[in-house]
Amino acid sequence: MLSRTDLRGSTPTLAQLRRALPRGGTDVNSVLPTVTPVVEDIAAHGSSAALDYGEKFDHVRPTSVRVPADVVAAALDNLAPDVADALRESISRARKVHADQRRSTTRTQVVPGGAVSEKWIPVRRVGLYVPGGNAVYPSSVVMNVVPAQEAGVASLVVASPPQAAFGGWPHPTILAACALLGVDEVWAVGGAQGIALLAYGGEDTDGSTLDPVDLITGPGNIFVTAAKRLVRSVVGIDSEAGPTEIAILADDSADPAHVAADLISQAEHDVIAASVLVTDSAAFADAVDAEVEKQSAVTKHTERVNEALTGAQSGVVLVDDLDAGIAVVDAYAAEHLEIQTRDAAAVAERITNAGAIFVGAYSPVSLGDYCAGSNHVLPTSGSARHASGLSVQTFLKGVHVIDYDEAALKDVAAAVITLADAEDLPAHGDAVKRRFAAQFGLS
Ligand code: HSO
Ligand code: ZN
Repeated sequence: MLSRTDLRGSTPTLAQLRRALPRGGTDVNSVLPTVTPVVEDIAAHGSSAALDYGEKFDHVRPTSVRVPADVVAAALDNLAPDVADALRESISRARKVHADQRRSTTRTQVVPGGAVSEKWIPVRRVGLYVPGGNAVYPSSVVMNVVPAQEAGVASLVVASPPQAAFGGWPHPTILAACALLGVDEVWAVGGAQGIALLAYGGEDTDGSTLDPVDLITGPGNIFVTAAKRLVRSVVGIDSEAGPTEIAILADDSADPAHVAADLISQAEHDVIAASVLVTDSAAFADAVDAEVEKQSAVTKHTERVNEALTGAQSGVVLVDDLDAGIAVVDAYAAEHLEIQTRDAAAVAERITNAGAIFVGAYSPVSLGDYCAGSNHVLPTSGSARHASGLSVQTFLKGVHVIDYDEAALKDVAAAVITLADAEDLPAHGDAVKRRFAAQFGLS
C-alpha cells in the first residue's frame, strides 16, 4: 500500500505543505568529494584520463572515444524495423512541436533614431548526454537532439557510457537513434568523466580532436549531476536533473487501473523515482492501492517498482476537495503532472507549477515520454516552480542589439548622465558627454 499523507480538515501554509509532501531527493553534495578529482583529472589530462575512469567504472575501454562512423551506421542497419519506425514517429512529432518554438528577431523602435533588437543565436556547439543505467534511452537522444537541431545548433555531440556488452561502444539502439537523427559525432564516454570531457575536450587515441562544447544538456545519475554542477563555470548546463517523478491529481471519475498503471510506469525508472497520487476520495485511493498491488506483482521490474512506490518519496495525499488538490500539486511542482478529474482541461488551466501537464484519461506520461511531440527532459525536484523542460529556447541565446543615432543619444543624454552621477560612476556619464563635447563644455 502507498503511504498516506492526510491533509483533510487542515489548511497548511505553503511552507507546511512543502514539508508534508512526499519528496525524495538525492544529496549531490555527498558525491562531490568523489567527483571533484575526476573532473580535475580530465580538465588536466583529457581523454586518456576519461578512458581510465571508464575502465574503472564501466569496466570497459573502447579503442577510441569517438565511435567510428561505420559502427554508428551499422547500428541503424541492424535496428529492428519496428523500433526504427517507432523512433521515426517520435522524431517527426517532436520536430513538429519544436519547430513551432523557433523565435524570430524582435525590433523595438524605442524613439525615432533609437532601436533595440533582440536576436536569437544558436549555441555554437552542444554536448547531449544520454545515460546508461537501468534502461537504454534512445528516446532521450530524440528529446535532446531535436530541439538543438530545430534551434539551428551547428555542432552536436552525443555522449553515452561505453558498454562492455557491445565492444565498448554505447548501446546500439542509442547509436541507431543518432544515425536516424543525422548525428554523426558520438562519444563512448559516460558518468562524471563524460561530462568533464564534454566541457574540457581533449585528443582522441588517434590524435584527432575532441572539441569542447559550450552547453551540456541531458539527465544522468547523481555522479553526472555532480559533474554538471562542477563544470558549470566553464560551460552552460540545462539543469541538475533529479530522479523522475509523477504526480496525479485524480477524483473518483478516474479509472483506478489507469492511475495505478501510470504510477507504476514512472516507478519503473529507478528505486528512487517518485509516484504521488493526490485525491479527494479515500475510496478512490483504496481502489488505486488494490490496482497497484495487482499490477506491480506482474510487471517486469516488480522489485524496482515496489521499492520506488514504498519509498518516502512516493505516496497518496488525501485532500478535502479539488481546490486543495490544486494547491498541493502546485506546491509539489511535479516533473510530470497528470490531471485525471472531471473537466480535466479546465483544471489543467489552473495549474501553475509542473514540468509538463498531461490532461485527461488518454494523455498518460508514457505518451509524453515517447510520442506526444512534447519534450521529456523536464524540471525535477520542485524546480518546475521556476524552470522549464528542454526546448528550442534552451539552445538559443538572446542578444540585444542597440542602435541609436546621434540625435537619439543627444535626446536622452541628460538622463544617462544623471543616473551615472547617482551611481557615483561619472565616467559613464563622461562617455556620453564626450560625444557632445561642445554642448557639455569639454575641450
Ligand atoms: N520519464 C522519463 C523519460 C523516459 N521515459 C525515457 C522512458 N524513457 C523522464 O521524463
Ligand atoms: Zn519515463
